[in-house]
Amino acid sequence: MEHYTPSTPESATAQNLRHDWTLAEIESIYTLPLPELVFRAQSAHRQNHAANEVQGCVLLSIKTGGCPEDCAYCPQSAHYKTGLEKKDLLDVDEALASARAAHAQGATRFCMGAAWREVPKGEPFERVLTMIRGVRDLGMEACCTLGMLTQPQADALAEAGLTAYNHNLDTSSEFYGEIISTRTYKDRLATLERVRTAGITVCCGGIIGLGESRRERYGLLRELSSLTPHPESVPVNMLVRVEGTPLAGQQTEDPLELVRMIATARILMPKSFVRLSAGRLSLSDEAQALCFLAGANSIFMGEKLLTTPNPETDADQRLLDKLGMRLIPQTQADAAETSAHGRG
Ligand code: SAM
Ligand code: DTB
Ligand code: SF4
Repeated sequence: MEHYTPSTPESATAQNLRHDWTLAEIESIYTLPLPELVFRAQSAHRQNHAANEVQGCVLLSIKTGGCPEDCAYCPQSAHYKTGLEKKDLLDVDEALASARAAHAQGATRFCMGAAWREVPKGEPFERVLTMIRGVRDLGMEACCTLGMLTQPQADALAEAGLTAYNHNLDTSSEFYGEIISTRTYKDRLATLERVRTAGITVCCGGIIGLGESRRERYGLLRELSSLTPHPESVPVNMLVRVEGTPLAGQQTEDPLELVRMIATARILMPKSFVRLSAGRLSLSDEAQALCFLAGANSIFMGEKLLTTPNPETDADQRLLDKLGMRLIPQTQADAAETSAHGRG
């Protein structure tokens, strides 16, 4: 197959970002010889981002388990017996204590996740808004992932100073139904649209290792890159297999597929933060280094993601030291990605 030559990093710096990548073009990038792929991704990366820095983010599950959705990968779905302990919405103080600890660890972004299909009205939502204000007052970026939103809810989140809203498309529209039956791709896109309309930055990515083919990955990358503007943040997760979920017995994914996914995302969406998200515990230091070379510039720090384990902060610090890399300093990151309605 003829390999497509992607738009040069120069044109990307001139804001000439493309939203019309075709499946064939995406395939020809994804399947480039690995040295060529990583070189092109690294070139795009250096034109748009500091070469040796990654953003440190910390996740907190503010409402755990009992989710009515049936996402086949998720330990928090009420449809599966995963033995997860359910927890009601945390108090504001608990959440902010966790945010302060994240700040002390050097994180610049604090992400709060709730196992909701959609945001409940009334006091719980008001409590989340108070948490967001508190995180912003610490000088950190605040991100939330709370399920589907109405427009007034998105507007209220923006008003509270929310930097980013995470809502993943997860996989291609064609494969989506194999993984989730309780909502549609269209529902997902509608919430993303509301987030955009509210002026909150979009954090939207997906998962590899669900049993999808490469074609499904190209489909996801096409959907993400067709969003206009591109999501400012693109998390790339590798499935964490959890006992009790339908995907517990899924085959281990080849880490080089993750590297290809990250590199292709970097080339298609050169200005976005590409986040090396779930699945790092199963990656060697060398595989993570390749992900950084391929253009990943963010990690989740701390011993837990939402409910599953993640590398210890000390281990991550040792890895970054070994690679001669560092976390994006706190003052710089505060300015890096702010909401249109940002308070700080
Ligand atoms: N309930 C909200 C939602 O689905 O939008 C927010 C929380 S949900 C846990 C956030 C994302 O985490 C999912 O969209 C999925 O991409 C990722 N995720 C969940 N479980 C995972 C797993 N076992 N392995 C990898 N990624 C996972
Ligand atoms: C995202 O794409 N990955 C993060 C964040 N956004 C919210 C969540 C990963 C969750 C992994 C499974 C768990 O720990 O429950
Ligand atoms: Fe619920 Fe989100 Fe888990 Fe799906 S991924 S079951 S929506 S918490």
